[in-house]
Amino acid sequence: MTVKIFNRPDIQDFLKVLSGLDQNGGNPRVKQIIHRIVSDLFKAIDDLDITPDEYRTGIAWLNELGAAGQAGLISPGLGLDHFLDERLDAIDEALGIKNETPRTIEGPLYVAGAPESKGFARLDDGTDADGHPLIMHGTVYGSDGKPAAGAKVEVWHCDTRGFYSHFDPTGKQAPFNMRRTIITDENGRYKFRSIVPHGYGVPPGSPTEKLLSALGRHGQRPAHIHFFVSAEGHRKLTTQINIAGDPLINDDFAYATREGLVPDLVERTDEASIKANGLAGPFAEITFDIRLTALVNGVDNQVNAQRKRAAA
Ligand code: MBD
Ligand code: FE
Repeated sequence: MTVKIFNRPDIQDFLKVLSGLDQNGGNPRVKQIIHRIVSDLFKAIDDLDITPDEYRTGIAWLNELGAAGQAGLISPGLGLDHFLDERLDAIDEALGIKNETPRTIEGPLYVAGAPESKGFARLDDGTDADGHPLIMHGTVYGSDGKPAAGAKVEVWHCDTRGFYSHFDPTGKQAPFNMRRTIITDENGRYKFRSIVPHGYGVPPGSPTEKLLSALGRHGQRPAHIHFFVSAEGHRKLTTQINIAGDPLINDDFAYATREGLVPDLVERTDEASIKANGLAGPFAEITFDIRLTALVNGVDNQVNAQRKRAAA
C-alpha cells in the first residue's frame, strides 16, 4: 500500500506555517530556505516511504555528527562543497571570467593566525621523522599577467600520519605546525620548505565514516596541500594541489581533485640542489604558479565570510 500525503492542501499549509511564512517577524531568507528544504524532506519521506525508525536513525546520526563537530567533514564527503565550486565556476563562466588556476574546496581544517613571513617559510618543525623534505615554490601572477609582489599565500597541510595541527587526535603537534602565511617577494615569488604530506582519512568509527560505509564508500583523501591566495585588487583564491602519483588522486572522498592542480613532483638528488636549499639529502620539488582573477566591479563577488563568522 502506498500512501502519499505531500500534496494535500493541509500539508502544504502546514509547511508554510512551520516555516513562519505566515509571521511578520524573522528572516525572510531563512524562511524561504527552510520552507524549501523541509518541503523536499517531507516529499522524500512520502516518496520513499521512510519509516519513523529510519527517520529516528537519521536524527540520532545528526546528533552524533554535531557532537563530533563533523558537519564540515561530511559536507565535502557528500559533494556539497564541490557542487558549490561548480556553481562558482558556472557563475564565472557566465561573467566571462577565466580561472587559470582552478579553485577547489577549502575543507574544514584551516586555522587563521599562522605565522607570517616574506618570500620564504619553513612549515614543519622537524619533529615528523618520517617526513621526506619538500621544497615548493612559484610565482603569483595578477590579472594583468604580471608577478604580484606582496600577495598573501596561506598554506596548510597534514603530516605523514594524515593529521593536521590543531586537529591532531594524538595531541602531538605544536600549534601552527605545517601552517604558514608567506608574502610574495618583489618578484611575486613564494617558496617554502616542508615535508611531503600523506593522505587524510576521516576518523575511524566516526559518524562521518559510518555514513560513508553505509554508502559503500571510503573516507580517504589523496595527499594534498591547501592554499588561500589573496592580493590587492584581486579575488581571493581558495585551492589545493595534489601530490602527483598518489593512488587516490582520482578517488578522493571530498572530490577536490581538478585538472591543473596536480603539479609534477621532481625528486632531486644532486648535491648542488640539496646544498642550495640547505638540506642534508634528497628532496621533492614542486613548482606551482598561481594566477589570480581581478575584482568584479571593484568587489570580490565570491567573497566567503566563513572565517569571519567562525571567529565571531
Ligand atoms: C581534509 O584535509 C580536507 O582537505 C577535506 C576537504 C576534508 C577533510 C579533510
Ligand atoms: Fe586537507
